Amino acid sequence: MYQLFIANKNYSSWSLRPWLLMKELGIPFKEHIYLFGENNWDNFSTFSPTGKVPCLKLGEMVVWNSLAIVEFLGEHHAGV
Ligand SMILES: N[C@@H](CCC(=O)N[C@@H](CS)C(=O)NCC(=O)O)C(=O)O
Repeated sequence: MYQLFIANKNYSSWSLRPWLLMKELGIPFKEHIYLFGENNWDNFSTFSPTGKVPCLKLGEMVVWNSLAIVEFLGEHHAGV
């Protein structure tokens, strides 16, 4: 199953790009919320190579940019 790592939904519009798309299209995923704080790099770099959100994981595969995630999903799911 997809693992989607995002930050605060009210502050991170980039996080909401893939989140909203996946919710709307009914693409199943597990949501991981990492709230913004003083140590974003320390927190976010545990799952994201750039230390930024959003980040999508599927097994060993990692996609770490919101538009790249949308493009990836578009290659695998109708309706994107
Ligand atoms: N161009 C990237 C931007 C990612 C980005 O800057 N995310 C912000 C949150 S919206 C972030 O992770 N900031 C944490 C930081 O810079 O420490 C994308 O579209 O995914």
